[in-house]
This record gives sequence, structure tokens and C-alpha cells, in this order.
Amino acid sequence: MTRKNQTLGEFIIENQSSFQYSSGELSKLINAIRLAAKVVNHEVNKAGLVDVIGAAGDTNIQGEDQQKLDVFANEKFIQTLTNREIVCGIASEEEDSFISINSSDEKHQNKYVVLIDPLDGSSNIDVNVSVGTIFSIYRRVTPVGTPVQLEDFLQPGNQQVAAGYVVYGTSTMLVYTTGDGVNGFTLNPALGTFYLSHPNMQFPEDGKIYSVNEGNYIHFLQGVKDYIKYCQEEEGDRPYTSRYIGSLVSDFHRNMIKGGIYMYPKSSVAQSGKLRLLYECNPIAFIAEQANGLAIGGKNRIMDIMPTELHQRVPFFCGSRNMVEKLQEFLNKYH
Ligand code: AHM
Ligand code: MG
Repeated sequence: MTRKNQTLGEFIIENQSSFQYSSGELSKLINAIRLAAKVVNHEVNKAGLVDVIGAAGDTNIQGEDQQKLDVFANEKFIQTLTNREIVCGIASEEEDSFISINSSDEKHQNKYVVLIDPLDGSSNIDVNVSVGTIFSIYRRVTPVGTPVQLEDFLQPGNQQVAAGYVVYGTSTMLVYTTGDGVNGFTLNPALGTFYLSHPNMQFPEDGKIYSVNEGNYIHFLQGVKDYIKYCQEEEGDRPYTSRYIGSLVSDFHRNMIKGGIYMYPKSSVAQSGKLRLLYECNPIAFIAEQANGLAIGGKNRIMDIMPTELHQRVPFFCGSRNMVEKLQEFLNKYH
């Protein structure tokens, strides 16, 4: 059940019974992410005021060690999830390997692992452009009570239990799914409370926005080049509008609300594209599909890719159903 202006805390409690496995563990986990998001939001918001922008390891004018915001966000999410002892493992885009977490009383009893991109698009911070956090939650596949293994993290996206993102934008929003639709919550900064502002988010079936780094055009495969030309042709409702922030969460969020397609193709210089399957593509794909959109990596559905490594990159296309299907027609002509 969703009620507008419900708080995220109320929503989590009221919808707990609809989770596939409703032991309360997943609710606590989402609550922990909510908390860490607020802390990171606070820091991101004052980025222009204090000396938090700068290289990690520098010292600010108060003599405090400076941290880059992506390092800060990484630490905050890991700390919050670790201290609350509600996950058995974390993999982060910022870490080389996964982290195994023991709970203090009964060891390794938690069943969820979290994969996270703590601050995606962080190169945008210095210029006051929106950034985001992306997270993805799975049930471990190895036995509870033992340390987590790589295979707990290398699961296809279709096994996700929940996924979401936080966009630190003109207002801060947390958008997530537990496989039962997508709901968006906006932070009231004065109260520090997220309110349900976007219940049951849906991609419009058609859209008029295409988002791609066109500076790489020359390196794209012919199918992608032809689709971009199609977007630019004058016919019917075309030409479409080009919008590219360079911050996946923001580009995706806008396209989900207005209707559009996001593309990060492979190219002759980046054979697998840029985006990470586990931290970026799978969680965004889960949200896209739950919102009646599509997410593909070429011919295949993103969430059906069997990952082989933690930091694997894949080409990524996602958005309004009809736009992605049209792109697919172009891709199929060549590859
Ligand atoms: P990051 O994980 O290093 O922040 O990179 C991911 C970001 C995405 O948010 C964004 O869509 C993309 O990189 C932009 O890349 P480019 O500048 O090559 O267009
Ligand atoms: Mg990233």
C-alpha cells in the first residue's frame, strides 16, 4: 500500500510483509541505507562551503584531513552497514575486493549482500552538478553461518532482491524497488525525513529524450550511430531532444520521469563500454524494468548477464520501452 506523504520509515514498515522474505532484515537494511544517504547528502550539500572538495590526503584550513566525497561516501555506507550488522558482505565500486562482515554475537548469520556505487558521477561535484548513490541487494548463495564468497556477489541481476539509488539533486531523492514497483521519496532537509513523493514510478512507453556522450560518436558501432541519426531526423515526433548530464543517476531519473533512453555503448576504444555491471547497470536495470522500461546490453537483457568479475564493465542501454526496442532494431542490423 502506498500513501502520498507517507514517510520512508512508515512505508518500509507497512510494506514489509509484501517482501518475498519478510524477516525484517531487508527493512533494517533499507533503513540503514536511508540513514547513510542522509549523512552523505549533508556532506554533498556543503561541498561548496567547506574544504571537502580536493584530493584525499590533503589538509583543510582547520587542519583536518580532507577526504574526497567519494571516499567519504564509501566509508559512510560501509560503516553504517557494518556497524548495524545487517549484511554479511559488501562490494563497493571503490574497493578492490569484497568485504566479509561477521556479526558479533552469532557469526555470519545475515543473509544479504550489498553492492554499492557510493558516489556515482563524482567528477560532477566540483561543478555543482547532481551525483548519486546506487545500491543493489542480493541473498547470499553460500550457506548462512560461513564467510561470504565471491559467488555471493557474482549473481545475475535477475536475482536482485532490492535495488535503488539516491540522487543528490536540486532536492535529494531516494528511489527504490523490492520487486513490487518503484517508489520515490524526497528528503525534507529541514526535518531530515524522506517523504513518498513519487509513488509507483513508471517510464512513459515512448519518450523524446536521448542521452549519450556524443563526443564518442566516432568510436561507436554502426548500429548505435544509425540510431543516433534516427533520433536527429526530422520525421513524426522527431528530432528528439538530446540531454546528457554525465551522471547516470540523474540522466536515468530524468528519463524515467519524462520518457527517454540512456546509452553507454561499447566503442572502438572501450570494448566493454564504461559502466559497471554490478554497481551501476544491474540496479538501474532492475528499477527500469520495475517501472515498465527496458535495459539491454546489446542483444541481451542486462539482468540475464552472468557476471564473471566484480568490476566488470558492459555496454548499457535503458529507458522507455518503445525507444529501447527501436534501438534494438538498429543494433540487430549489424551485430
Ligand atoms: P564513475 O563511476 O567513475 O563516476 O563513472 C560513471 C559515470 C556515470 O554516472 C555517467 O553516466 C558516466 O560515467 C559518464 O561517462 P562519460 O563522461 O564518459 O560520458
Ligand atoms: Mg560509478
